[in-house]
Amino acid sequence: MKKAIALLMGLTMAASLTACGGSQSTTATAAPAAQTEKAAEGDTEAAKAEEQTEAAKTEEKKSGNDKLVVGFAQIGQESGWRDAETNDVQWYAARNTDTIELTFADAQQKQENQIKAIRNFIEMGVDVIVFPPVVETGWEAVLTECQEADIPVILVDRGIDASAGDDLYTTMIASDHVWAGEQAAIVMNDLLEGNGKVVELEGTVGASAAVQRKKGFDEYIAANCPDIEIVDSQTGDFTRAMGKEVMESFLKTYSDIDAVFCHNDDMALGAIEAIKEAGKKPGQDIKIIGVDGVKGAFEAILAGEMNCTVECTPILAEQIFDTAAKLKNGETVDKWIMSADGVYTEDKVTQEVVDGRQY
Ligand code: GZL
Repeated sequence: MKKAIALLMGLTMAASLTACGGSQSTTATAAPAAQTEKAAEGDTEAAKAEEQTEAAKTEEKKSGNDKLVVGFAQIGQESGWRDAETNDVQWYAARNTDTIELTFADAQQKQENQIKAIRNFIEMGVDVIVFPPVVETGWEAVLTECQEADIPVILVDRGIDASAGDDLYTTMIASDHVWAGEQAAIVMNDLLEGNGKVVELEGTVGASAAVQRKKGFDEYIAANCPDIEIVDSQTGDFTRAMGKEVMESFLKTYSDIDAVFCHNDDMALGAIEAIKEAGKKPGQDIKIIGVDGVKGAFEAILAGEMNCTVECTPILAEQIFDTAAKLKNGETVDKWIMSADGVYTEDKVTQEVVDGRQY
């Protein structure tokens, strides 16, 4: 580019000098100093303008147009929460087609599909890449490629392993999952009055939301609740079906379960089914705490079949696109844009609250 500008400047200069000499043969001699200087200034201005236009063209070429072009590599459709996030993002983009162009990929729970989608976005020259890393590890290569392509990356709702170095992404928009686990433990301690046996339904193996919710819950219980025992903990992969399946196996193995902590509400709803089929009363014989704050959990709490959900909002689209626009404009943003979430126990859940839920 610089070479092209230099050549262009050279040509412009030559042309302007030739014009002085050529158009008026009588001015074959050198033009007066002032005129030469003015011509040179004019050429520099022209070259600067040309350079800016070129830079704008490069930018536009990268994104194809002056809209904000975002590539979103979604994990899949494993839970009601994930669907709510997808709907919010697609709905927001559809309402802003004059300024936003969204390319959306569904990875069907597979990391290799997310990586493929991200590589496609790089090829397309999108302005910003957005994705929730299905697991914390295995992103170094593709995120380095994003850096080399000078495309900012926004992580949403999950993070990557800190040991990979946090310069591999630009910012993360997500809830505090350790906090969510701690809040669940505090409520669990209240529900059991400090004493009981608990089983844990974990999220997707290796997902930051699962790793951190477990850390927050287990560490709080270990430090503060000497008479609460976590007798077993297995993954239900954040799905309702697997949550039910694992809860069935827990009920067959342990006859004295007092409560279950589920890393998301979909697994809690599956556990409720299993508890009922085992002839026990969910929310009473076995206390149930979930995370996410999906409407199904609020309805179960209202029905007395669940005791608490710790919110983790999936309504992130406005923050995502506002942040992406700032990054396209070269602005800097915080490394972690944290969502504000609530804790909903039975005393806080009324029909009005249920009716007012956004997801
Ligand atoms: C949380 C998100 C989790 C939800 C699950 O930010 O990554 O993934 O808690 C979803 O419901 O599957």
